[in-house]
Parts: sequence; C-alpha cells; structure tokens
Amino acid sequence: MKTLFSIIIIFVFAISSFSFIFLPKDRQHSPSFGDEITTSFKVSGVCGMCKDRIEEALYVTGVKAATWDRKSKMLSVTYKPKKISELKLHELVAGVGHDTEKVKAKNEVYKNLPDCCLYRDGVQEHHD
Ligand SMILES: [Cu+2]
Repeated sequence: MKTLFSIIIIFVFAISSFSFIFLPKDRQHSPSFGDEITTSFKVSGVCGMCKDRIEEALYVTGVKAATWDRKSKMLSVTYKPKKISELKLHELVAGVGHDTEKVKAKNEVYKNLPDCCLYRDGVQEHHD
C-alpha cells in the first residue's frame, strides 16, 4: 500500500513537472508563429518608384512585410490570414495601379501613373 502510494505521488509529480516544462513553450509559440504566412505572386511594374508604390500599398494592418523584386516582378508578402485575405493583397496592389495575377488595375488609376511606370505599353517584355 505504501509502495503504491509512492508510485502515485511520483507519477503525479512527473506529469505536473512535464506540463510545467512543455505548456508555457506551446503558449509562446502559437501566437507569434502560428498565424503568419508568406506568399508570393507576380506584380507588373517597371522601376524603383513602382517598387515603393507597391510596397507602400501593403503597409496595412495584417501585413508584416512586403518586398517586390524589380527583375523577377515577384512580390513576397508576409501576412496574417486571420486579419487580411490573399485576394485583398491583390486588390491593394491593383488599387495603386499595378496589375497582379488575380486583379487588374483600373484604367483610370493606371493612366495616372508617371510615364516611367507605364508597364502596359511594351516597356516590360511579357513572357506569357
Ligand atoms: Cu515605376
């Protein structure tokens, strides 16, 4: 009876120490890493001004980082899907005049871009 009691005590102690070790770590990890993802898609553009414009368009709540590469035309975005949808990212970029894979910029917005940024008139080669 005494032995059984000791085993139970040790067992309970073991479980509680394990939970002390593991639970706080779990809690630390889930909010910071769990709900953040990085995606990349093609965005039309030409110069450094385009780069600034595209990246600034994504300076919104839910987006942690946005980087557009002038050569590859690829935009890389780190964002929280719980706060902003992927389509919304496309809409924001198209909203400042740059076509994406999913959303095309409105002509009125596109026409107001500086001349050096007009990617639709053969400035940028298309490899489609
Ligand atoms: Cu430009």
